[in-house]
Amino acid sequence: MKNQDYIDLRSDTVTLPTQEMLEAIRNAELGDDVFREDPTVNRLEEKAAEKMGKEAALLVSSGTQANLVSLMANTEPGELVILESQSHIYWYEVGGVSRIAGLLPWPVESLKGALNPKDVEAAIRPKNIHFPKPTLICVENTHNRHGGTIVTPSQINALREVAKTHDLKIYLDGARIFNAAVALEVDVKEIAKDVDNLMFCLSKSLSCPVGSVVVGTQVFIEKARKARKVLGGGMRQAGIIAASGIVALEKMIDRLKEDHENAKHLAQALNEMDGLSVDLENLQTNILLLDIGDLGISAKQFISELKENGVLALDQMPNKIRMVTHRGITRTHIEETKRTIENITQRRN
Ligand code: TLP
Repeated sequence: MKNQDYIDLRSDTVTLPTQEMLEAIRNAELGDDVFREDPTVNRLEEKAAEKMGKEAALLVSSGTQANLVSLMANTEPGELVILESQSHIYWYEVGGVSRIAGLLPWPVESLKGALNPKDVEAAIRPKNIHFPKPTLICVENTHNRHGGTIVTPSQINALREVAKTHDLKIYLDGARIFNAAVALEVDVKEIAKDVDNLMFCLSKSLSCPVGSVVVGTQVFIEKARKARKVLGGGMRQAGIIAASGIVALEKMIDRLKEDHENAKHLAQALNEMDGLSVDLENLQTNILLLDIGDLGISAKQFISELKENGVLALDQMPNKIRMVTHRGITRTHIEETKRTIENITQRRN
């Protein structure tokens, strides 16, 4: 079976570019972006800054690079960064936060991804010769490992108070910020307004083949540009990437609602099957965490049976499966997935 024949629920990163994106890539006006002469990159960066209500933006190669560049531009090596204990930066970025940015990550637990200001405050230790200087709070929205949960603008605003009191900056890993905005039915600026700077990904549910964008003040973006160069991320005719990003910002945001509805539909059906459960309250966007705890098989076994039956998913914990809806998943795929999973559970129960 070829990969495109599977119902691929592993991630929204698997989305392929639209025809319109491919056309835009073919027709993009190009230049050398290290000289800042690529008009298409410049156009995407202006558009992204305007959309987020910030001064400037920078196209980078990936979400991981966006986070690393932002950590480097927000801090000095040896400082302390407070982040959520299940955050992508802490879990999935090969330790770049300490290995490359030279920071001490200080994980703080949360209920569903939204840091409690009191817990953040408790993590900020007083000035003392022994302690590294805390300079940054990182927020993730939507929160990947918690299952695409949303951190609301008021929860971010509550952190702003703590940050102000202790002279810390707030950075948002907004890889899926548009999923949060669409689910909350708010302008994305509302989510961005209380953070100093942020990134969002073009290559996830917005369907671009590659790219993420870092957004913030002019001064911050200049630092980020330098950090990107250190990491070898200065690209040349990067307009071929930016061209699809422009289409994404113009055309791909509103449709995310469909992905959320598909995730909900699948979740409700799975939650009714014997041996399975989904925390429906937690299912706020396009990431579904399926608990197979009562089924008597491991998550690894479960996903391999799924694969044999044409469905791809990821195991997140020994008893949890992650399924992500996206533009490549239709309602028909959802119905097929329901049937496949029902057959697996019936064989087990
Ligand atoms: N997440 C990927 C995997 O790395 C787990 C996925 O499939 O969900 N921040 C957040 C919140 C992310 O979810 C991701 C990607 C990144 C950053 C990194 O983006 P990339 O993969 O472009 O480096």
